[in-house]
Amino acid sequence: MTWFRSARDPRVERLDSHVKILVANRGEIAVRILRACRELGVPSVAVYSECDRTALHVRQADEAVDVGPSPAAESYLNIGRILTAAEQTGATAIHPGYGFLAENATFARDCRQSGLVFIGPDADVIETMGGKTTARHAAIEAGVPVVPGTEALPDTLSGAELGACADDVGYPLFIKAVAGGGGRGMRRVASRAGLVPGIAAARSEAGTAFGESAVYLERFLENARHIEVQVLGDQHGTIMPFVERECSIQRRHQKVIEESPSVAVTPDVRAALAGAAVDLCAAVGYTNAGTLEFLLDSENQFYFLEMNTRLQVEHPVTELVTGVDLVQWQIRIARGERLTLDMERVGVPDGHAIECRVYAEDPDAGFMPSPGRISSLRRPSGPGVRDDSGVEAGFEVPVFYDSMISKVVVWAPDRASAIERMRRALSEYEIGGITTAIPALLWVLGQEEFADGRFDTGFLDRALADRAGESFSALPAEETDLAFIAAALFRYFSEGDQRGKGDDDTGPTPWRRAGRLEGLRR
Ligand code: MV4
Repeated sequence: MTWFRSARDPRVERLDSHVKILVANRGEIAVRILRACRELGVPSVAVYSECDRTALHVRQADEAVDVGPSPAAESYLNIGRILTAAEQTGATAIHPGYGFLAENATFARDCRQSGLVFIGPDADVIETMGGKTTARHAAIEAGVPVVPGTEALPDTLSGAELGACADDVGYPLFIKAVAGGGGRGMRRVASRAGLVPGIAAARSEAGTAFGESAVYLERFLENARHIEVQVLGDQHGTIMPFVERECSIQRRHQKVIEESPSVAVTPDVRAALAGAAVDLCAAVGYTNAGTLEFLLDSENQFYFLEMNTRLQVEHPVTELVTGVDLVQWQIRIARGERLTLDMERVGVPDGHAIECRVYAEDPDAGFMPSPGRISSLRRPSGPGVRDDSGVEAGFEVPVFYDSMISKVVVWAPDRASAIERMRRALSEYEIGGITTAIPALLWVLGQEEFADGRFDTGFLDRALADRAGESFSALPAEETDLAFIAAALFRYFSEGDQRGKGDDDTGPTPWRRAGRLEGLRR
């Protein structure tokens, strides 16, 4: 049996029975990866910062190591401390999850140099595909269409020269940071007047966020959809593209709702997207899990935007429509196994899946993070519902990290029933002690355009602007709950001596009454 490749000589595969995976992450994704380790019978190591000492992921691992103070730079982002934790526990491989060090080529290289397998693509491939202009180059060379745009803009260009570059690209245009991803350092410019100040602002923002201030220009495609293609590549040259994910529902470049398949993607477009994904991945020698982002316009033309060289937050929707465990496959690929999935299974959706990200944010305060202690928690369950959560009652949601605490993912045979199922699941969620954006998710799910699948990347920002700050906290669903509680209280206190003597066919049974009272007492 092949096992993890020897890190000291990447070309040699050796038998190694001492496989142990360190999960260099926290929250729901650490929990997700640790579950995969458990199912594969692979021992695991968790790492935690000071504020995560009692976190769920810590107790899900076989061992756990303190990697430092709460600020990420001193713990989850500290390469030296993570590598020391691996050495101390005898870990042989590192799964980076998403965020933190997941797309850091230096980290991937350092793992390799320390004799550890990095569960992801090679450092060189992370470097090529992690830079947006280098990734665009690779796409052009592989014959994959990209949005019209420029190279990185030299900072020696005059205003007039920048204006000429912009005229070639055409307005409206997007100023994008070469480094980073996820929408930071991006700026839409409608006309020549906004160009030079926009470039200055984008450079400064990118410099602060990524330590690299280079920017370039792209034509801004309006009324397009954000469609992405998951791939897995093994170390024997096989690349498998999966059915697309639709990720157009974003707020300030933060994804909110994702689904698979996309209502806009026909079988022909799906096949073309898959072909483009394979061509580009093959050209750069891509291995392990990755995702290619595309824009799809209303004429069914698609354009490659960028690649994420890691597992993504929204990977569960793909898992639910294909029945493939992507995290298990990441581990199996890293230990040299061949992909044995069939194209029919991964390329054609079975039913429909939707994911809603549950953020600890206050939608009535401009979606400000709302950290704090979770006093009580009732999680959704039942048919077709998966809740990938990183928290539990009693846990203090830290101020130091991303505010996403859970992902509710549903599967149903068709999109309409998946939406209904999601509304049911979200209304089961009860999170006490902190504020979450669940009311805003329920509002989006109730929009006619969403139900009809008539939306593009501009939908959520437009719909939020149309609400003009109207409160989310007085939604009908919640009013119904309040009315129910009031009615139950009224009934209980007004029945007096009549309790138990009434007609039990119409009133609550003693069991139900007892249950309700028990609930009210909490
Ligand atoms: C674009 C685009 C339109 N034209 N690029 C946003 C996240 C990043 N990974 C890519 N993104 C976009 N790139 C060009 N040339 C539209 C988006 C986009 C978007 C833009 C504004 C508001 C919401 C959006 C949601 C998804 C994608």
